[in-house]
Amino acid sequence: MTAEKFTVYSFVGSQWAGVAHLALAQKGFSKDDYDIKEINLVSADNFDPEYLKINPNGTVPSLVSPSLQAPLTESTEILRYLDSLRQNGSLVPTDTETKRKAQAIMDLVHSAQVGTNLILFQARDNAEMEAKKASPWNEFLTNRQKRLEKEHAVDPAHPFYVPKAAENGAVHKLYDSDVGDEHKSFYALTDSMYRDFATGVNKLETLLELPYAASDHLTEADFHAIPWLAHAMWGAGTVPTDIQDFSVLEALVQKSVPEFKIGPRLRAWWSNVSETPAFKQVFAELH
Ligand SMILES: N[C@@H](CCC(=O)N[C@@H](CS)C(=O)NCC(=O)O)C(=O)O
Repeated sequence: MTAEKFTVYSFVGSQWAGVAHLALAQKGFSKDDYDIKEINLVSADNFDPEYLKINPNGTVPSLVSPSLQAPLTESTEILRYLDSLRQNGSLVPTDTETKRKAQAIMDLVHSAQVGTNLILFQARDNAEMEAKKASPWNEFLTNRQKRLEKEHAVDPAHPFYVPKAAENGAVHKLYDSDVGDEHKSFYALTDSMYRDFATGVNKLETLLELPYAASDHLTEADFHAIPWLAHAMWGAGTVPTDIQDFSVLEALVQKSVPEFKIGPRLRAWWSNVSETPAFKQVFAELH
């Protein structure tokens, strides 16, 4: 038992909250050890000024504990904190070489190059754009924009809302206007982002050790790479229970990079991690 109950701020569909959930499962925490507070990203509750006091980035996950002086607001530090609470097989490598390999994988899956927002929000042509406009992502972006504008009106001096509204608004305005010429540069950008994404996935193929991401045992690198790939597959439209089906993600990327394939090392790694109890507990369905 940990002495003091902690709180994890999470959202059911969030990929990076998945890191915290995998760590909670792997390290054997029980529901008595912590509370989960859902921050509904669909209603943009992550932009509530009260939540921004906990996490000034307005993201999940966050972790708050009476034992900590300040909230933890990055999935990397949350996993490491949870790992430190239980001496039952550390997920954080100590030898230099494994540490380096794990860090390289974590840096890659967290990088913009393979960011999954590309898959969720972007489009390469009119057909993809119309499909996105008819999808729940339209409502998601609209809710965010309305909430950002509302909170800005309540507290115009708050530094969070203006840049965030500009960032969200840049994509939202394409959902909010007729599909036409102004979308063309967005399509070209999206196509080049898919080519970068393919390069990033190919790089991951070369970084993976087997049987697990950075070693012969599970490390933090596995628990960051799993939610990233699960979210990419889900976002591409894979049936959530078809855990081993890469074909939908491959087809999406192949539109920009015809030769793209999920490589044999990534497939072998995924097959290995998907057999672990933590994976089965958290990713019975892709999300
Ligand atoms: N670097 C952060 C990223 C967290 C993050 O971007 N979380 C997403 C959900 S997976 C989020 O909260 N997005 C809300 C937003 O950006 O408005 C981490 O690893 O914890």
